[in-house]
Amino acid sequence: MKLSFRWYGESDPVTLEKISQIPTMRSIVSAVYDVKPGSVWSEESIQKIKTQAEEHGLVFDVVESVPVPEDIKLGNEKADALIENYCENIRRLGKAGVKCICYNFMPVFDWLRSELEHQQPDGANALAYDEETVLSMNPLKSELSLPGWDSSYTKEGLRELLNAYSKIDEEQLWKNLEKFLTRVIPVAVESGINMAIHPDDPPWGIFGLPRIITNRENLKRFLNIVPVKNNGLTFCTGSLGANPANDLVSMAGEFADRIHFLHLRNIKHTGPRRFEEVGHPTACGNVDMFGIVKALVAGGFDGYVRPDHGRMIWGEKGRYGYGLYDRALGATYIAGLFEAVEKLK
Ligand code: DNO
Repeated sequence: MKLSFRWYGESDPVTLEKISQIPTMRSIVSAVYDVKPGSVWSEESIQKIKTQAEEHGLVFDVVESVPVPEDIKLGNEKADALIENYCENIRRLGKAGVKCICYNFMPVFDWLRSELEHQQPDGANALAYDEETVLSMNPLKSELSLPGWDSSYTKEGLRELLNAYSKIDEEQLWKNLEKFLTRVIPVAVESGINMAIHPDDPPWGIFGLPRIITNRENLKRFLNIVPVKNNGLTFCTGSLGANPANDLVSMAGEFADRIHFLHLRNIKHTGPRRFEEVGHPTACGNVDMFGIVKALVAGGFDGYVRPDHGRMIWGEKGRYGYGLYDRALGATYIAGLFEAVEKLK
């Protein structure tokens, strides 16, 4: 496995130097952040990240994300040109040595939480989700806690967008995804890049918007749309694990050869459609980290792994889910877990 860590660019208080000091850290996971979704990334911007990583002994070979513009997910008249831009980004990233691209196909909202600083008994705070609270908030009034939110939407723009999606049901979203994949995956194959779709977080429809990357059956359907290795998955244990019906250990085994990127984090279920994020080790929550890693290693997994969201501990303040300390603890736990499982294989 190749250990990696997310870096939000020069404005990230978690610097490349700090990341490089985490034992056995190999790759950074980053993106060009200063352009709108849908535009072509300049070769200079891509090259700059690569050089910055290399100056710290790190490799820039994973991108998270190349965002998919809403017009592609809506499948409207602007989709064709935007898919072409997407393909161009894949070509440019392949040329710069990127091997894996993470993206998602969630309408309007990326990840959703009801609370960003949920207090835990030990004094840490973490992200939490409570469906009842989320549904009682009005997205048009910016009442939602949205750590992954694209803040460039105006109220008007958001209303129009939600309106456009009222005509898109799950089957239509599948069709729009199919159109995207059949154009994009051949370019990924040519460019030597594995595409890794991120599951929906949480993995069920919300505010009447369809969500389809949610469970075993749908992951299988997704992989069969273009049945080649380069059309693969980001296996995000916290996202898929929010639904207790998802048997993550058996899913990890079943899809091991198509999982290119592993996001490891643990959550604790606190009620129906209610959970909070906890420390990475198995004992901290409801996700069987050991079982998942064992199933993946047995299935021949050799992809990228990153610790996902961490809690805020030791008084740290920072980007929600993306502080240094707890993610660094997660990284060394993950390195230990893989070392043991790989050596015992
Ligand atoms: C949250 C992340 C997501 C992810 C995107 C991938 O922490 O896992 O925002 O980057 O959904 O496109």
